[in-house]
Amino acid sequence: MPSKIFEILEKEEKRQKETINLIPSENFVSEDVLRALGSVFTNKYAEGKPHHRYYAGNEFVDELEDEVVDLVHRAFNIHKDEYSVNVQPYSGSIANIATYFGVLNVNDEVLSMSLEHGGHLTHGHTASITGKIFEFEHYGVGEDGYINYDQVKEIAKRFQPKLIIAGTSAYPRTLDYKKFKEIADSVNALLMADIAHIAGLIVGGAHPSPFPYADIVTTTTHKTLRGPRSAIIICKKNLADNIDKTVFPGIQGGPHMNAVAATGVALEEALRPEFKDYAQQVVKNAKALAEELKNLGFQLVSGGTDNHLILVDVTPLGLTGQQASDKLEKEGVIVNKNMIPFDTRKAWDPSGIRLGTPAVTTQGMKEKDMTAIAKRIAEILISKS
Ligand code: DSN
Repeated sequence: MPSKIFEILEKEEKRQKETINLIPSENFVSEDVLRALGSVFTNKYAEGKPHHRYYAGNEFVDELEDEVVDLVHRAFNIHKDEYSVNVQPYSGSIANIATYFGVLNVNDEVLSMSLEHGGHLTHGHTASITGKIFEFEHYGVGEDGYINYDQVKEIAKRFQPKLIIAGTSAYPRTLDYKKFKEIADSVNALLMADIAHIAGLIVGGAHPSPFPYADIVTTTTHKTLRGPRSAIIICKKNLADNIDKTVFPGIQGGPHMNAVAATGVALEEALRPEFKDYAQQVVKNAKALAEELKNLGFQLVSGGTDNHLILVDVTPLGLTGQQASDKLEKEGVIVNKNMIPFDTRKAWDPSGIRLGTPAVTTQGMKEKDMTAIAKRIAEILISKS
């Protein structure tokens, strides 16, 4: 019996093979990750924590979850006596929301980066439930495109947040967790690092670690970490009870143990020496792409990158982010439109595009390929058609 779904799946496989994927939050997982994700763990209910479940038949699920938690400790080089790990959140949004409900009361004050300057919807944007339930104030970047830590400190002093979030989804520069921690300590706030974009870079040693500075670290597992679509919360032991209860039964039902298994496979891969080379190459490729784009006259937010992503202001080319993304997609180059700091346009048709190198680096591309991709982008965006 022909399956319409498998027909569509084949078309998507072909699309992924035939296009250049520069979306910085996407990647290509290994066959082993896919195998674990499509495994019989999908058949199992496992509400609760390891060795304390609501359903029978969880002997191997317990063994699996213990092992994945251990892999998280090893990958981030943290000790189990100091940090508790929850690998059950279905997604980064859930991980963030569970964290807020686990450590805050409704209407408590939180300081985070604004979405327009590179933060995330779940960092208190008004369109997100997070912005409706807690009181958020935002910091941003200066005219130079870098976070201004003096500004963060000033806002923290005035606003007296209970929680400060060091986390970004469109910031091309390194985060200084030590400075964030000093600011958090100065106002007696907890520090949360949302490392969703850069988790793989941190594990691979290509970005500074939020440990030992952050009290809580949340991350998705599918971006630079190259795992399935899932998430992890790591927190100081004293915060774990409240956060764990908020994940389940507060927000979620049964964890998706197939995703947990696939996360474990991705972490096993990330602990291999070659993953360090991968993480370093992601950054080298982003720098090479940024350099060539600049040579070709593109305007980059902050003038370049330290990590896996680049933000380009396309308005000097007479284009909007939507138009640039459409033109590139027609030619098989997949990017995403994105707001840039101080954008005067709206999210659905902003001034910028966001490019990243995690996926093309997984495919084995190197600096010379980035130079060629930059030239191709210039041909497409500067052509009149
Ligand atoms: N939506 C993700 C991104 O593309 O950055 C963040 O969650």
